[in-house]
Amino acid sequence: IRDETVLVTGGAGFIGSHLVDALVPQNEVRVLDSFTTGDRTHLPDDVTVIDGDVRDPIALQRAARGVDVVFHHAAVVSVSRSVDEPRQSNRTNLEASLLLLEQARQEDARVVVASSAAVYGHPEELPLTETAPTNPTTPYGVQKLATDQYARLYEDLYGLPTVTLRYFNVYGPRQQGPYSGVISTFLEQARAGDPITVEGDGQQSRDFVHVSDVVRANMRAAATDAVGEAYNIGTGQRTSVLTLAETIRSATGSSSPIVHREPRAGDIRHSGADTSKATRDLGFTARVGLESGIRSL
Ligand code: UD2
Repeated sequence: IRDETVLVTGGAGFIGSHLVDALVPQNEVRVLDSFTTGDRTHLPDDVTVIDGDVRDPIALQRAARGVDVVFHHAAVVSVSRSVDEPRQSNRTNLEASLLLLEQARQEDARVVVASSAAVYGHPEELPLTETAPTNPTTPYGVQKLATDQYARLYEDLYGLPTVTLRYFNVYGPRQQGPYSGVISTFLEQARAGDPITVEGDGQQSRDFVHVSDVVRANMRAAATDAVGEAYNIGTGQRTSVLTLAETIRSATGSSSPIVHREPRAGDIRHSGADTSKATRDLGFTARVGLESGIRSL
């Protein structure tokens, strides 16, 4: 997209900041971020920063005034925190999302919603299509699912152009902190020469998608005519955690031992996207394979 006024909520976060980088050259970009987990140093100079909470109607109203597109990435991303404090995370992940949809309605702005594979819970069949049963196993998943459904409803009921992207396991530069993904954890361990900690037998698998592909999906979502829909965003390739550990070990030339820990309680065994809907309606297919994605890190 070009020559648009856009708002990225959570724009200082991992995915949000990469999206901001891609939008800045050709658009007027605003970022709403509370900087609780977001990082100011990830933002380029030519963005308007609104330092505020997405739950705050005044901050949101200010940020959204006159925008053409909102990319909604503000969230409490820690799944385990949602288990410990469901109401806390619900306020940010669901209530604020509804507030944002209302605000977008006032502005007649398109909304691209960051959803998650967490909406599916334990898959009955793989790969997962968008019509698979949705049985989230955590409050985080429930909150993402409800937001995803509200986005669809806002298109149905009010004609608001919304597009929902269900991300699988996103990785890439700037993913950090205690709730970051397994790839950044393993990389850090490999670099430090510490043991690489595989939880359980390591045969569980995930669809790891590079953040640059996720950014491209957002760009497509900002332009598509196929609104009111949810799209899986992954690569279509599944990799086991053990294979991942070995790949990272050899890519870094690390001599870290691979050790096994207790499996994570409630861990999903396998997850993988069928992305044919995104290919059909958004023209999206992932470009970065896991090995080259890891090597570039
Ligand atoms: C991902 C998303 C989460 C949600 C969920 C939906 C990330 C960071 N999180 O959670 O937001 O959308 O999918 O299903 O993308 N593991 C190890 N050793 C470690 C760390 C992790 O073996 O040191 C394993 C872990 O047990 C799991 C796998 O790696 O089987 C992936 O873990 P994760 O935390 O990166 O992501 P996941 O799939 O739990």
